[in-house]
Amino acid sequence: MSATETFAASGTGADTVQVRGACPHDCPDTCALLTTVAGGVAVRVQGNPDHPQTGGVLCTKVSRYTERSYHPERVLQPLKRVGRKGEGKFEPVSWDAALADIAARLSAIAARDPQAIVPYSYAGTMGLVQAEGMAARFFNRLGASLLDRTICSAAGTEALVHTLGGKVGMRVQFFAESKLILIWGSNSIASNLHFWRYVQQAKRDGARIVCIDPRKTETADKCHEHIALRPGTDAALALALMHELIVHDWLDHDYIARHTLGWDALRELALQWPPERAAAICGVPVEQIVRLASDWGTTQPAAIRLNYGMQRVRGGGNAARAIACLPALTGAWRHRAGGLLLSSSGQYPIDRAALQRPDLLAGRQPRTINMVTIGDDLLREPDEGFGPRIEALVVYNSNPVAVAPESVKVVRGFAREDLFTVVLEHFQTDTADYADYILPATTQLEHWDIHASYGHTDVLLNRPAIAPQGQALPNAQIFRELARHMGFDEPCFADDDLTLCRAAFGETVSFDELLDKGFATLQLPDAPFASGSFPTPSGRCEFFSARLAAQGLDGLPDHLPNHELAEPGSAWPLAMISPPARNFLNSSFVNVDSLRAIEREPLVEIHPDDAAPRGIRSGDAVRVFNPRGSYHCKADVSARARPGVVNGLGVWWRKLGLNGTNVNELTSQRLTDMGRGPVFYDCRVEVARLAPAEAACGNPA
Ligand SMILES: Nc1nc2c(c(=O)[nH]1)N[C@H]1C(S)=C(S)[C@@H](COP(=O)(O)OP(=O)(O)OC[C@H]3O[C@@H](n4cnc5c(=O)[nH]c(N)nc54)[C@H](O)[C@@H]3O)O[C@H]1N2
Ligand SMILES: Nc1nc2c(c(=O)[nH]1)N[C@H]1C(S)=C(S)[C@@H](COP(=O)(O)OP(=O)(O)OC[C@H]3O[C@@H](n4cnc5c(=O)[nH]c(N)nc54)[C@H](O)[C@@H]3O)O[C@H]1N2
Ligand code: SF4
Ligand SMILES: [Mo]
Repeated sequence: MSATETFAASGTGADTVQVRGACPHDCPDTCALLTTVAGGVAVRVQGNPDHPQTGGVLCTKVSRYTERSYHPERVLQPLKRVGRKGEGKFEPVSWDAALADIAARLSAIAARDPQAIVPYSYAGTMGLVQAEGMAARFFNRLGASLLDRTICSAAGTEALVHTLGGKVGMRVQFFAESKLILIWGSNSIASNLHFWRYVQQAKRDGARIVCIDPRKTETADKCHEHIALRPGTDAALALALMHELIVHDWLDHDYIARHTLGWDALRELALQWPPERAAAICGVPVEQIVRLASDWGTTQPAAIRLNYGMQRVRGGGNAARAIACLPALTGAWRHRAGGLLLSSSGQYPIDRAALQRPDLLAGRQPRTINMVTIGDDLLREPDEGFGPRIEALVVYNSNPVAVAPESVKVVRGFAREDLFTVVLEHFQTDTADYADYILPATTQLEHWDIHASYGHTDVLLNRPAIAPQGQALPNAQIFRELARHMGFDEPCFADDDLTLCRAAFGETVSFDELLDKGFATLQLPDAPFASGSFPTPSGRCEFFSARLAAQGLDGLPDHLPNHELAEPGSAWPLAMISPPARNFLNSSFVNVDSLRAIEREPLVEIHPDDAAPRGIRSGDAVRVFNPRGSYHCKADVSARARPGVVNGLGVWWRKLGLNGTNVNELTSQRLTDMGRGPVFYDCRVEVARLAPAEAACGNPA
């Protein structure tokens, strides 16, 4: 098979072909792509109409994918730093020179202690091959530190594991048949567009749609009701809903008796949460809570689309657990259109051992670095608990200088002159500015990959549509080459990308079907827990988790107040959340001009009641600050913000920001109750109007 095997599109010219692929981005929708290639050039990226979940539709970002792929600022050759760290000055070098020097530097460090080398990666591509395929083999063989990939979903993941048994939930298409849908901690129109299509169908068929979100999002605009609770108060709301289910006896006693664990204890706890108590904590009217409970208690089938937005606070794990108990209480799981979906990714039979080869560790047990605390960890001195000082970082599929919390520390860490940093990238991001070497990586249009999803349950294959641009190489190839330069001669380093694609699912998914159609659907029951069978130790939905109790945590889900409570009248009276911007994907796409033109400039939404006493008007340049740092952006005085909460939208590239910073200048490195996750939305700040002179001072970075 040739590396660019394609099929001719009907009605197109002889040198025009359409190539089936998969969207690589960190988005629950994992769309099937169809790329039109004319004379070797990708001219159009569309949704594959044959894939039901994609339905031929892509978001604005990826429909403009050619603009990103052929961006004039693509890094197309290896670059070596010539300026100071962070200055962004580089000169081209040959692949051979770069790889030889990197291998020599890493080998010297590894000879002392390979754990001083840290891989740093996340979900720039979600592809199983170009993410942790060959890369994991390389770092396992090396014996480098392990990375705890917590930056997005760790608290919610732990919560699901300890309640339902894993990342298992409703199949997304059946939301179309629900009669009540709670969109909880999710701006679906922005970040889960293809789910929203099912919501629209349900709505047309008479379903009631409720949005639970501190921000009045574009999704909230289109729901029947919006519950604008304070950030970090979701567990209180869920417990009050339970209170109402109990006192009105809106319970499925049979389901509870057969398929749950710990009901008596949860019942006792929930009875301490009358709606009035929750209303005061959540900052919402009592009537809204009472109405929501009655909706949930009396409507079938009823479904919850939970999303990770609600778990980026101290009590995020407990809150996700409390919410995940709700479908079992009313027996919502009995219907395929009832229950809950946070992530579907646990349903895939991925053969990670075959891909990542943990056996290459050969009995070594390297320490684990938490990606959320990379700021602190880069600045740590060696000690017994921590191990060696971090001497080298290899960054791929991630932009930590922009996305990790408490940027002041992250930047200080990356700026260490004694730190050796290699960044595999498409662009010279904020992180790449601090690299010793930038290595040019291919985009999804240029390499093979295979994908699971966390929003649906299909497997997708991505074929390369065009040749690698410039001297770019797939991540897997870069790690293969690095392995060769390091003298790693195990046969697994010779596996090509197509072999890795085949290894990902072994015989459990038909590779011929993937080659033929571009996607394959997992064979799964319509309703995962209709008759219990939760993949927990007890086989039940665990209201009480003995495993959590054994970790010294509360075995029952409870409300944990935020680390940072924004008290009115205090120095930091406003809570700040920083949810995604619709036309960016985390920090990806910020440098695509046509998309940045839609998002315009970094901004903070502030409610008129909070803006007026501060003399802030829409369009004013403001300083958002707390003891960790100061972030300049424009104010948008808007009822999209609730009183007391400001919304710093999107993770901008720092260097494209007003004062060379982004929202993460303000966020903290504290962790969630479970999963050691980040608390991006548990952050208190003050906002002040900038004097015109300060606003004009530009970008110091
Ligand atoms: N366009 C676009 N799509 C994306 C992304 C993006 O950056 N842009 N990001 C992708 C990623 S990485 C992920 S993880 C997924 C899911 O990503 P999520 O981050 O979950 O994305 P959203 O659903 O847009 O946003 C979450 C919503 O939660 C709300 N929220 C904040 N704090 C709280 C709280 O305490 N309680 C409740 N109930 N709500 C709260 C926010 O206001 C926001 O509307 O989406 C992916 N899709
Ligand atoms: N304040 C605040 N901070 C946040 C969030 C928030 O809501 N608020 N969201 C958090 C969440 S949910 C997440 S998931 C993280 C995301 O953090 P990251 O996973 O770091 O996501 P991106 O910012 O999109 O950066 C991905 C980078 O990978 C690169 N890339 C893409 N494909 C490839 C490839 O094939 N090869 C190589 N070598 N590089 C590639 C892209 O060019 C891009 O620069 O950010 C977190 N940070
Ligand atoms: S970012 Fe999401 S919605 Fe957009 S094409 Fe990719 S998977 Fe689809
Ligand atoms: Mo994420």
